[in-house]
Amino acid sequence: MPDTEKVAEVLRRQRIELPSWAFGNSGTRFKVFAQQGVPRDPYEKIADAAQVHRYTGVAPSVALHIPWDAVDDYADLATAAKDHGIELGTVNANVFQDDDYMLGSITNPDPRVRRKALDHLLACVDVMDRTGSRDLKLWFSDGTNYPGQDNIRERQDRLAEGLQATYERLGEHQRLILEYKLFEPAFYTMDVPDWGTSFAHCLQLGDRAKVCVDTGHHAPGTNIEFIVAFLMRAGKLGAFDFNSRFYADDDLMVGAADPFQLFRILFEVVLAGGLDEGTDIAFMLDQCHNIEPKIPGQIRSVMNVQEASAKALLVDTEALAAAQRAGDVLGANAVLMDAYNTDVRPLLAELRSAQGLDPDPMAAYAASGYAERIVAERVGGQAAGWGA
Ligand code: PSV
Ligand code: MN
Repeated sequence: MPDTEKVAEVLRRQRIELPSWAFGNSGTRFKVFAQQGVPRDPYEKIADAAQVHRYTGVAPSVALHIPWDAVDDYADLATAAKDHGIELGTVNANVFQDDDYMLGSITNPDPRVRRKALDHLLACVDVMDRTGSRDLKLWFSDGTNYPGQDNIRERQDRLAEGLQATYERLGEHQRLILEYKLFEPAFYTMDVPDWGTSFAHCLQLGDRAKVCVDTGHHAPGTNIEFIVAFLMRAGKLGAFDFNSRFYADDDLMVGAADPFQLFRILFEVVLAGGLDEGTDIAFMLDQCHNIEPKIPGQIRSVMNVQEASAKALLVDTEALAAAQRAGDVLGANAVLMDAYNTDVRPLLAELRSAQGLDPDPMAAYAASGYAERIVAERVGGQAAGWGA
């Protein structure tokens, strides 16, 4: 049986990064619903993210998205984060919200647009230098909608060229994390549609280029834990963008739609040492809370990752390996299911209490009065949201 003290130790040092954009307004292409008390600038987003850390104790950093989170003074933003007890984390580049990018960013057939996109990526590294961020996360909306629209192979050449120029600009402790997505906004071809494409580009770039697995970016039925196992074996899994999906890139709270899948993914992470001390995998949330309140939505998501991790850590790997060696199919499956079916909530509640946290983060946040305060205080100004 796994040693519960060891399990607790891993859970105590687990770190989950929050997306700044989860605190702003978001929606679908049909409607962005405005919520009250939403942050009006990156400083207020940081204040909200700090609340999530305050009640969970495991979310001490927030990822930025540039230019959504552009500020004049990044050192000052980093100081503000520190004052709130958190840090600035991954920098996400945004080369998908400008009219110039209609036919692509770094894969655009027009060299002027490619240059503009590359300049933005390089400017994001400048931001990282100031915030002390390790990771530059790149997701490209680039692709085509119609057969014949552009040359698929040449777009790969342009992609490789833009990535190379960005990679060369990185400092020696910085990394390039390349995210893939099956479809949307392009529907015929995406230039980085899957983990294989990302992996191939990262291999070519070098050691500090790694793949980001966004759990919502696959075809229905894709075995994501296989991808995780494969990439970890190759030392190429750089980050997760955790969220849940029923149909497409739904960006729902992680662990909400399919908690069993999240457990299976985290079990592969655990097996490959991805939760060990000094792990270099960035565990991030990438979600949008369109209809639920945002701060508790993030708290719930963090708790879902913790619960799935606890279950994954509880798998009796020795019994599992023995059953696997013996060809005991049902026995092996039972070992996994035993861990999955364990109620880990008491264990996590105990852990929080021992750290001086409230055992129930959702209730503690609700009782804090913070939600009411930001509704009362954040009057006027422009609420943050997609594109703002
Ligand atoms: C694209 O769908 C994506 O997953 C990328 O990570 C973007 O940076 C993020 O969503 C924007 O919400
Ligand atoms: Mn993502």
